[in-house]
Amino acid sequence: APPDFSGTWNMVSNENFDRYMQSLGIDMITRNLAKLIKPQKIIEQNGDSFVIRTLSSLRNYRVQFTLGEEFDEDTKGLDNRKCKTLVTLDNGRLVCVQKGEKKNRGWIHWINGDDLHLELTCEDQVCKQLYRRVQENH
Ligand code: VLZ
Repeated sequence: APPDFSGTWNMVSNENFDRYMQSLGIDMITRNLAKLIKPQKIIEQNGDSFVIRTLSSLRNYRVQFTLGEEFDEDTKGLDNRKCKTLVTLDNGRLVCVQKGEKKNRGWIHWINGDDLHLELTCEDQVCKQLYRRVQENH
């Protein structure tokens, strides 16, 4: 069975984020602020449908998609570009390709226990982020 990505996840580490943001053309002031924050991911998964929210004091970003269905993504508040975006599941990994102005752009999520991994790619830069599951109170 594929993993369930649903839940609340807090960032614990973030490698090469500055160079990833640089490859997206994010200005230095924004990059220096963004480096200081540890965002939270809130993921809602219902079958093939997903909502991923990236929350922080600096910016909030929300993306909604169905696996296998290409959609128009507007990265408003991030680098403000339009992409043709497709997300699929590949061996338990959520694989996103963001076709647009930037070459080789996308991201991959996967779960290992209570760890949520995220690799963000743009051009020749790969940013590796780790998030940890926030325990629900029953
Ligand atoms: O997450 O693609 O979970 O959308 C940050 C650059 C890019 C701009 C973050 C910094 C991309 C501005 C997050 C301040 C935050 C992302 C996907 C996978 C879902």
